[in-house]
Amino acid sequence: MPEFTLPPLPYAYDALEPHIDTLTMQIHHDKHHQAYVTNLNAALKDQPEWQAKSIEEILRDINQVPEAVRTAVRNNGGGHYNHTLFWEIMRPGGAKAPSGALASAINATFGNTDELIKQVNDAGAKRFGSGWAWLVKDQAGRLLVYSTANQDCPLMDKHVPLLGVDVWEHAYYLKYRNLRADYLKAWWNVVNWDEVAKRFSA
Ligand code: MN3
Repeated sequence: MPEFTLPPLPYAYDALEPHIDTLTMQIHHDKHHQAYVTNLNAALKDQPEWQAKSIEEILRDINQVPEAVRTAVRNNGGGHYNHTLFWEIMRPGGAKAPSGALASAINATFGNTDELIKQVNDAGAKRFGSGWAWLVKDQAGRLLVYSTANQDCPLMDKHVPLLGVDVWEHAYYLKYRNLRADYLKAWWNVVNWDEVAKRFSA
């Protein structure tokens, strides 16, 4: 059966400097993300029916995954999907603000982009322990901001993840130490709004 593989980083390890440092990117992509992929494949080793599905399908149907491997698939499948999204929604020198239909939806929901950023940063700062802060589109097409624990993914609630920021310490500790709020503030400098807009319109 096909196995899940680590997607290459879509830019150089040092491309997001000075906001995200090179060593963090190397360890985060090559070690942490690789471990989620390796452990996901191990969990699905004897589950050919599930190996044949996309990672999106698996996460949407996480409650149907056989109980013996469900926690491993939740953690490692979520880790694989979340990190793949994370690399894609960052880019050096990309658009500095949302545009088009995404900008309209953000303004209608939050008032303006600064308020959206504030809500995502609050969600990330308040997430106790490890997790992610998200901007998602729900099944009615509404924009929502919330955080999830560990590697839980909005797909598990049938929401479409548009933007997610990793607030595990491994995402920022080398450069920002214990200052998660400083990392969150700097992170917006590398957001790839074109990719977020593409996900919104898909
Ligand atoms: Mn991570």
